[in-house]
Amino acid sequence: MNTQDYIRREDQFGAHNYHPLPVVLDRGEGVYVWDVEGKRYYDFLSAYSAVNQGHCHPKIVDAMIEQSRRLTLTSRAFYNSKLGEFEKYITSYFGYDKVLPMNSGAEGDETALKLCRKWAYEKKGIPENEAKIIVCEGNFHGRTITIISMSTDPDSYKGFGPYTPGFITIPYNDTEALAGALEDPNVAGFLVEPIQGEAGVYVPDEGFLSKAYALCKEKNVLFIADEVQTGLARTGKLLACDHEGVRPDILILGKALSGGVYPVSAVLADDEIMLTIRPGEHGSTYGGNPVAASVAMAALEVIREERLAERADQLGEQFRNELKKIDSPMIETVRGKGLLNAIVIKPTRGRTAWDVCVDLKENGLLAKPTHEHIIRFAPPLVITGEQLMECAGIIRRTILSYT
Ligand code: IF1
Repeated sequence: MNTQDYIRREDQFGAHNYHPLPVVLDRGEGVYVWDVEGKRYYDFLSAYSAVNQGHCHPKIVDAMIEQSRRLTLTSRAFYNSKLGEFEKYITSYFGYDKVLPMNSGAEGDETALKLCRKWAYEKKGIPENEAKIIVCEGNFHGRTITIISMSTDPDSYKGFGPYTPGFITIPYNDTEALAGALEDPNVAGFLVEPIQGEAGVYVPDEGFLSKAYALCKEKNVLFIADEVQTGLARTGKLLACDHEGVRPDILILGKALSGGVYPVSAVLADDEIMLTIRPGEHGSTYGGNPVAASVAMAALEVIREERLAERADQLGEQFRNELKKIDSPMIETVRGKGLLNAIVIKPTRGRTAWDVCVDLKENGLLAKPTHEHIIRFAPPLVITGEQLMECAGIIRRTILSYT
């Protein structure tokens, strides 16, 4: 079978809920992936920042294999020997009283929304069913019906109504609008991505997060950070909130929490919030299973041992400088933080961001457009300086080939 055969087979038997780039990947190792024809590529998407530690990191894969040979799943109907070790490890790692383990990022966001509402009724005294949560235009928090009810992107919400009520939308990076929305006494929380990933790597103004946090505290409103994509060293700090010294009241993690090896998400909070959910009020069959616990501890250890945040900080700066040197009218903007970056493409001679990504693929680098004209560049954080410079060269040569 060749690439087209694989694509045809997926087209015939799989739902058409994605439009992938025409490449069929077969193997991954570190910053590289290989397709079914044996061609090697630099992965500049990292499965949307789930493989920050690099593809098939041996330490993380070994942790999965070892635990999988011992005990994979007990459900939470019984205790297991791995979950408590993981809970102690991750709560100490991030500095919170407790963790509620789930599987996907969306489940992490849903869990945070439920905790926020429960806390509002039991601790803040908001009347039952009246809690409101503030979200930002351009947000992306997952694909469940409640989460798309918060979305301002028709591609995410259109055709899936009726929608979950209880959300107030404000512009991103707008503390004035936040202050106004916080005047409503029934506001329980503010859910925000420290950098909006899917919207096109929107980095807010310096001070936005700390100002937003202070405004929330003034009104006894929970600051909820969705660090599913920005967390775990991606932006040059362990958490993107760390750039401004903000400690979220509820922290949502996912993606690279497992290094791309297994779906693991987690919500961290202190007791006042976390203990508002009591036995039998929330959970998931796979949430906190022994394999997830083992994989997540290994993934977190790798982030520390290989100093991935420091690498992302230094290499990100270097990468943006290289992109800014590309002298082409096609590149409208270069933006990002750490190794979460993007360029905004001005279509030139009919060439769109999609065409650029197809040509980048031909030149050995995989990236994908988001929202028409934005190309996100997010390699695994284990990339070396010379590999990054080689990739900047590939991007430069590809863009300059149109002018
Ligand atoms: C798709 C986007 C990225 C996320 C943030 C929660 C979740 C995500 C900040 C949900 C997931 C993924 C979903 C995937 C593509 C990718 C994506 F383009 F869709 F928006 F990364 F930007 N919070 N993002 O970014 O986590 O349930 O997927 O584990 O749905 O196409 P999940």
